[in-house]
Amino acid sequence: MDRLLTGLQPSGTLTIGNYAGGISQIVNYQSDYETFLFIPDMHAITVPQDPEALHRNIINAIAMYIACGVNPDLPNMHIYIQSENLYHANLSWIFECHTPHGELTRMHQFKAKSALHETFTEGLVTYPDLMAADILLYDAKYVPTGIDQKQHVELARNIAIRFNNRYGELFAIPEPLIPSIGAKIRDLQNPEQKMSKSTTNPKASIFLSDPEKVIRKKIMSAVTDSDGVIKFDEENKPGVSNLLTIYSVFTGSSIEDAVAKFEGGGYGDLKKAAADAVVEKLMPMQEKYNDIINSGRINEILDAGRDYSNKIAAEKYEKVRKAVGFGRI
Ligand code: AQP
Repeated sequence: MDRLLTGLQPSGTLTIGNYAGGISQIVNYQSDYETFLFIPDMHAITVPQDPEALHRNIINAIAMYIACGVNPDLPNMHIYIQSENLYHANLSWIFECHTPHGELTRMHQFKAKSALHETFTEGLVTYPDLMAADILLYDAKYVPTGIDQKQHVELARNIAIRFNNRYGELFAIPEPLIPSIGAKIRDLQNPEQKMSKSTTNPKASIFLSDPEKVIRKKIMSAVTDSDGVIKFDEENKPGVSNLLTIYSVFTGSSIEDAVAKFEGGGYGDLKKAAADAVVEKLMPMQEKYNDIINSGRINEILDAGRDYSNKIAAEKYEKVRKAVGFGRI
């Protein structure tokens, strides 16, 4: 079975963007691939985190994956916490020593996140090396992701190719898997930007744990435009296109069908239908989420994932260690 790998940072509460770009893809592909689904807590601390909140977000994220349809009982599903596998940090260091600084500071996400803070840590710069280690340790063939992380997967590819050329065949070359609809769910208040879990605007993101009333209110107050025409044009009509995308992701319809359904109508009807679609999907997930949190199963799932991921990562790290000349022969 080919391998698929992805992780969602526990840097806050997961959003419908994380669902569209990450979780829904894992659910779709989980029967076809050996799946490595990890919680990148080490990535989360590239910006300041409250330790208590970080612990909570890790457990909540796992419960939410399962509530969204990830099946932890599949023998080919491995769910684990990044910091419980020390090989990620070890391999990342080796990659950091092989990646030119300029290649890292050119990354879109580094530029966007560093601009938000007066100072930033070196971890924010080297984040893509750690992400390359996350992927390459497992010879993952596919990395499901939204559009925002595509550049990081491309860097992981470049690192793998460079290492293979310099040290002999060590790594499989990964490919990003970008969904055709929902690769970039936009911020509801500033649709030029993507929706993020760490937003400071309380109306910008829909969280997977939002109550029904809140979801409806956020979507009904989403920023659109003043020309009153419903069409899909992400450049000139990002707010309306975002509502069409959200409707499509949560109903499973194509963008063309969504446009055909709403064109000629008002924005209010589109917003109401998008809110109905999100509510219909999220309410049962939230019920399941509460059952999982109360089930006491999460530790058992994480222990199994930790042990398996360490076994696979140890084999790869040993090969890399020898290739770069570390330790004794
Ligand atoms: N708005 C989005 N639309 C589609 N996909 C998205 N993803 C994130 N935002 C959107 C995808 O979700 C997966 C997990 O992302 P992440 O949590 O590891 O990091 P991120 O991309 O930085 O996500 P956030 O929500 O914006 O987190 P913060 O606010 O902490 O930076 C990835 O596949 C990502 O593409």
